[in-house]
Amino acid sequence: MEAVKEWGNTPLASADEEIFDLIEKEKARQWKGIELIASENFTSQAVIEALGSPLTNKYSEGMPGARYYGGNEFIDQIENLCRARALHAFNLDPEKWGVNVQPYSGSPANFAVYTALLRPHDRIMGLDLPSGGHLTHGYYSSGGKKISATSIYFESLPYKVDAKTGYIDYEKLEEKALDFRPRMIISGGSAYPRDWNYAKLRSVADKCGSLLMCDMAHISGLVSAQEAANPFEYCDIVTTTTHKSLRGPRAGMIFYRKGPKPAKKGQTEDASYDFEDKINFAVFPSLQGGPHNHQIAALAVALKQVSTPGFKAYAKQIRANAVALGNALMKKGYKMVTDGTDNHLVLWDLRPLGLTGNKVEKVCELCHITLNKNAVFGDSSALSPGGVRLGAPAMTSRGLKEADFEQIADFLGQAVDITLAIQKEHGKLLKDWNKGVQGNKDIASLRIKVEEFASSFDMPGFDVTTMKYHV
Ligand code: DSN
Repeated sequence: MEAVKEWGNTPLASADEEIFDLIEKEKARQWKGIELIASENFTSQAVIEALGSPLTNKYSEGMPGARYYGGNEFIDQIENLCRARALHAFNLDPEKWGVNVQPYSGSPANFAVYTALLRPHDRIMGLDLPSGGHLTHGYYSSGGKKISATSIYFESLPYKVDAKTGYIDYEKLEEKALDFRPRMIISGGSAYPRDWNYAKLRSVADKCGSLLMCDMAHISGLVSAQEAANPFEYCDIVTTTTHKSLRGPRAGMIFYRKGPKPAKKGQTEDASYDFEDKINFAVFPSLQGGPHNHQIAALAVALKQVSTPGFKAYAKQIRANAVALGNALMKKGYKMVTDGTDNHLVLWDLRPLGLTGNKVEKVCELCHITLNKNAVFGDSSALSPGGVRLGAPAMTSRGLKEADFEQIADFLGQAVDITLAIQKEHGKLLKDWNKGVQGNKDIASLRIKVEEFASSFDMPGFDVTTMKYHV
């Protein structure tokens, strides 16, 4: 009993040295590296404080005011504040839109929407994964293997980007949709560098009698700051994660239309949207248990930050930085899918260089530049994709501007040169190529330059002067 009592108030550093140590190492990794994963960000200290709070102790299944557990006086206030701030952050009228802030993250949020509004085997159409879409939008492999639960439980026919331009082919999408008659059309992607034509998608959805959903996870920060087209104008449902360009904690949200439906031409329509109860019921009890209250409080903190002029400037800078990065790489002769970007990411097609994304990802990681290999439309193998995805949100949170992203393009060019040189000397076969990576002096010297550069910028979220490790 004494031991348990002591354990209750012992700080992490002494309660669990192993985990403390690994967290400290991860902090040093984040601080000293260049973070280019398009879906990642550095959240604020205030968000981290709320995440690490005793709110994690509380069960609160149900909705504010109607819980299955007692003791939710303050939890109710927190969730209500979070919901109000979420609507405000996206400039939504609470009479016309509602929001559920309980999804644990983006994939559960999407599955809750499907559970709420579709029947098993209903038809759905989302952007294909190799075209830059997300797994949860109905992905199955080219061999027909059903990868995502969305393709296991629903009938999915993805739409694609045009092979030449890299842009979504909306005409083909319409033709396919008119044949397939999906119950739901899903917009949004994970590696699509261009903005979305929601008006066109709405018109296709109306012709097919489909619901229109947008998963704005990657771009929600840009949407909030009006730096991207507004999906709320045309969609019935909008989902998002909250830790990408929005800069909050890891969590998810579902926005749904409510109130009377707009009258259709030539007829008086008195029907109302019926999404609210269905979505709330799908999140709990159909799919989830107790909401993660520490996440919801942290999200409320982030949403307060999102509604400030500083955040608008931040979102603008993300786009300017992504454009600067893409332009600098193209100036060096590299190929970006769609020849640039409208948003926070660029998709680098490495195939003209005779390289795969895995090799460039590996060399960059050893140089302390973090990015991810990514499929580029037309790749023959999903295991060895032909591109890498680069995003600006995280390093923009550290205060980098356009000229800094040009410097990053320079580092990336050097990393690609190293990858090519290894390939020339050791061959393309991965096991031979890997031999050239071990102890490579060019990698070691680029890593020193990258770390010097990265550690000269601010680090939101934690104090670098008190870190255990600086290397
Ligand atoms: N895993 C995220 C991404 O990297 O795009 C999407 O959920």
